[in-house]
Amino acid sequence: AAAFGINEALGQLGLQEVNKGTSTGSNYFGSGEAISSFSPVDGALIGKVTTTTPEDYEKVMDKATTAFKEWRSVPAPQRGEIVRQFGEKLRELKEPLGKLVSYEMGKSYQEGLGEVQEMIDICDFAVGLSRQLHGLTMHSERPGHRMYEQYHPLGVVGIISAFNFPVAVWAWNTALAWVCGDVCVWKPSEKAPLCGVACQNIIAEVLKENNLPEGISCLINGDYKVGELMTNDKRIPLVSATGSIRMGKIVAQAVAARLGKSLLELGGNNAIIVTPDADIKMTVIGAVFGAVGTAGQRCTSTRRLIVHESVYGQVKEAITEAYKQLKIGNPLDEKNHVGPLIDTDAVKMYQNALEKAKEEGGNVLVDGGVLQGDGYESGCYVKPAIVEADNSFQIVQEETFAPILYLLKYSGDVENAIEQQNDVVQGLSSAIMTNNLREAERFLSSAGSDCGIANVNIGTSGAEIGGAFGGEKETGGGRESGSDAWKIYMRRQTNTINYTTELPLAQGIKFDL
Ligand code: UN1
Repeated sequence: AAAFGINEALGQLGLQEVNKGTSTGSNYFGSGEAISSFSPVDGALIGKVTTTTPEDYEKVMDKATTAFKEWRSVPAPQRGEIVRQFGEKLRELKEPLGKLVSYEMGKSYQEGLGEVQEMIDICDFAVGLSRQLHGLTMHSERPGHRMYEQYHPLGVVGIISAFNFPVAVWAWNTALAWVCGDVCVWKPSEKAPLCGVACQNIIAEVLKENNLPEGISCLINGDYKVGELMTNDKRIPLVSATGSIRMGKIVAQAVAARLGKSLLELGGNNAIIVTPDADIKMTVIGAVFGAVGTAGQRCTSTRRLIVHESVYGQVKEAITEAYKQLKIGNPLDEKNHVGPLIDTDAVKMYQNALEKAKEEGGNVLVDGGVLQGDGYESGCYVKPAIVEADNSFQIVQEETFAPILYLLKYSGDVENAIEQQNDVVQGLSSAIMTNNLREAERFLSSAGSDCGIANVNIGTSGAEIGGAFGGEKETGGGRESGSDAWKIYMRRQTNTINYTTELPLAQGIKFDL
């Protein structure tokens, strides 16, 4: 951990204490067993965080519900000011936080910084939004009446996030929820718990400086059982969960059983369609970054490349060449492109997927494998692989969180490619590479891509925070981040005011006494 300034970064983030086995923060209640966080980069123990017991959880919820009563009455633009200060702190701590993300999760330092940048961007967005939580004004059908709608804070928002974006996903939710007047309880992934503590330390300081209750931002830790405390809790009107489809179905059912709301960001099986009119150079850059960036562990990672037969040979050759240039190793070392997978369980899933692809008849174009030896001691480094496959293979239908790219072929019209791309249960991100206007517009039309994100001449990953982020089908239907995604964090109220001395009824109903 001494290398690449990790210890210094931990110090700057107030994480010295976690090495001793306890989490800090005046508002943190964790009397349960400790989770040890090991870095996939070098296998070292970074620190330990104690978990939240049901009794601890009750204390957290007390803090949260009390804080909500105060926070909901702070005017929205003032809430925005707090989020602005939080964004400023993130600017100051961008490097250490980016480094921790890289070291605890394994993505490249550049991507770690990019993730913190997304946090800063969503804060800026939320600050502007804090003056724009608009409702509509409608014309009443009754004389002397005024009708309008307003958005009120919802309450305690539960956030369950995944290891792959250990800080940004929380910020997308929380920055919006805070300006909306909500307070948040966050359960980060148990695979990246120190990122959670670091973020909590940053916001706790901002809240303290402003004499606001720390309960506006709460942290809980543990496995799915801790998550269940929130999904079953009537005091939490909205649960925002990012993770696998399997997890999402469990969360959605539990929350729906009590008629709560859930915002789900689940699996993707994202494809790039490469048409005869594609710019091959751009295609290769987009596809390689999409497939191997974050070692294939983004929900927007490119999993399938659907290539027209007329350019198939050319694309195959260019991408195979590009893969030869990839450097795999310590993600904090800027010369490397690909870091480790999150843990050895993920490595097993990667190996199983490659085996299955072969069994189903796939042709391995760029061979995978687990790296061993100097610098690879954690056992989490794998080679990005490319397999020529068919969309109907069961393994191609699944999301494997690893750098495996399936090369698929289509012939004839672009419709055939769109059909293949839509023929999976997931519906998150999609892209087409083409200079042909007709193909691009068909891809974007109502009969085109069925995904929540559809790009032209851009890869599938790397979405900006300004748009609504999320997907359809088993991706879960939720939208977070930009556009009007804020609305789910508020409750809408329709108000009708009568300023006459009569009481006319709607629909012209007469009711004389
Ligand atoms: C995720 O993988 O959970 O579009 C989200 C992207 C990022 C977000 C990914 N902005 O790749």
